[in-house]
Amino acid sequence: MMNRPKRIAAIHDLSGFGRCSLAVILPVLSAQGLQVCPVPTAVLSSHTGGLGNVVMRDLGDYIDPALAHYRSLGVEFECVYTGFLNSEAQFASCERFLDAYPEALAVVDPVLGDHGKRYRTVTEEMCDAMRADVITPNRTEVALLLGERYDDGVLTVQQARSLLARLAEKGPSRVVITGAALQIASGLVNLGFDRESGKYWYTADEYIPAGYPGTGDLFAAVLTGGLLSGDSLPIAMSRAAQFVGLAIKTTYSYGSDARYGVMFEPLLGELLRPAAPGSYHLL
Ligand code: PXL
Repeated sequence: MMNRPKRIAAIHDLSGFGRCSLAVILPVLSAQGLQVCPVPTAVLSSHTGGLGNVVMRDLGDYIDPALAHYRSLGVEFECVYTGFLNSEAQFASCERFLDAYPEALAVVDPVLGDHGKRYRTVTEEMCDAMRADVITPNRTEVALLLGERYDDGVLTVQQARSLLARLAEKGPSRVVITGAALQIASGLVNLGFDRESGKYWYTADEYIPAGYPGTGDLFAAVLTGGLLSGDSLPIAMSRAAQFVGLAIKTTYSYGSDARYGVMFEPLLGELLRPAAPGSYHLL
């Protein structure tokens, strides 16, 4: 047994306002009893989802020397978790980070776009080449990763399985697609596939008519924390879906400005409870 919490290098941006990326990843994983070492790819005054003139400072040349420092200290990481990358160079730096910790669980949240639109600098080819054990794309990112036209239509079970299996063929052994619509379920679902067991799952959430930034980051963070704590994939998915669903419902009930993100802070204690095992389904 390790005499310290498991450690995660989280390579993501730090957006000051609007509750996304490191601003949600850090509190969530800490609440789950894990140690996060933030490696910011950029510092922004807010996320880029409709809050006006965002101030941004790129940290393109930060990742490599930070890695060199950690190596010189002999710091070990049990997980390397990558998210919003600002340039091709940062992508290459992430590859070097992953190479430096070959035993670490590689969680790649391919922050490429949303609502059918690509965000900006990073291309799907870059994500393709990265070592990944777990990926967590939304439907826009699935389309970009598979080189297909974006389609947010309702999926049949066959279509859902096909998307998951084709993404797993690109390398990751566990694939979770977030925010999809499935013919056999109401509301929004998250779809999961574990190549080792060959099993497919989904979790379903009630549909809430609002879109909040950062919920993908929140989901990926809780999922990662669950997996590192020994959860099976469907249990980690259930835990993440429950938490994000609760945060969305809480926020919606207050009618808050959606651009400000979800009110997860009062709910962090929920992460200490076991995930309800009944909340996943076989796909
Ligand atoms: O939550 C995804 C995300 C991450 N980082 C930045 C963003 C967004 C979404 O808008 O703007 C900077």
